[in-house]
Amino acid sequence: LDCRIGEAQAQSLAYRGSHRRGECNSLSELSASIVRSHRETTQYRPEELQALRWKVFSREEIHAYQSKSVDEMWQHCALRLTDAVQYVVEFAKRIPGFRQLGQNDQIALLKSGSMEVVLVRMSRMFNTENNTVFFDGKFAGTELFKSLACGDLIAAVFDFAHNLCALRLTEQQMAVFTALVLLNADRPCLEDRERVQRARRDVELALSHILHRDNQESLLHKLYQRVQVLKSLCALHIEKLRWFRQLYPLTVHSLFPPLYKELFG
Ligand code: CLR
Repeated sequence: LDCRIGEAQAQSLAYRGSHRRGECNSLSELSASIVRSHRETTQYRPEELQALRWKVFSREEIHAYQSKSVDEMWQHCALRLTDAVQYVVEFAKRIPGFRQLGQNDQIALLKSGSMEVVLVRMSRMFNTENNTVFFDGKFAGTELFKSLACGDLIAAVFDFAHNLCALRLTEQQMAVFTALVLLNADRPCLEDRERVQRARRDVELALSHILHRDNQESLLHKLYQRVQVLKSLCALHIEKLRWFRQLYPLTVHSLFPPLYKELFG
């Protein structure tokens, strides 16, 4: 029965859509393009992650991470984080509306948005049953990151991933939501805010269209709430980086990936 109700609603939507064919077509084309971009730029597909869930770090392996020095562990995590950011940059470049922006505005949006998207994507890699995230080939809990000496950031990031994971977003919903996170006209240093705002409005329409179709309109409010948390997490990340740079300026200068420094440094 549920299924038939869904079908009937889809049909009524399609019917309404045919009255405003132009708009509706371009909206679903936009969604489809964003979803394709997302699928092509995630490090792991959902079924791969599902199959890897049994892989967890052993006590010995956790101990090895915990025995690393602070700067060694930071360097290691900065590398992993930069890998993840690189996929987000590739995602951004494939979003219609993003790729049409000027180069400076693209960089400005990535500087403030790429970490936010990494953290949203982290929820795909998260296992709420044991509060672990897929990191470096296996599932890791917060204790693995002990030697970073920023337990508050790690706890907050895991908490965020847990809560977002509980919303059980589909890949399509996550794709369009992360595009929305990137296209934020309130970011600092934008040259053409109007253009970002216009691109954003289209993606906003695409997201509400998807949520309406999925019969999950209540998600919209919950997602906008998460955006506030994202902002504070990224501020904390930058704060921790400043602290680390003061302690180990040479590690950051000569051993951190250039992309990491360009975006966050
Ligand atoms: C995000 C999803 C990616 C895989 C991945 C790799 C590195 C992880 C990252 C995820 C989440 C955030 C993370 C990071 C390593 C360090 C970082 C756990 C799981 C935390 C927040 C520490 C930030 C400070 C460092 C720069 C030291 O597909």
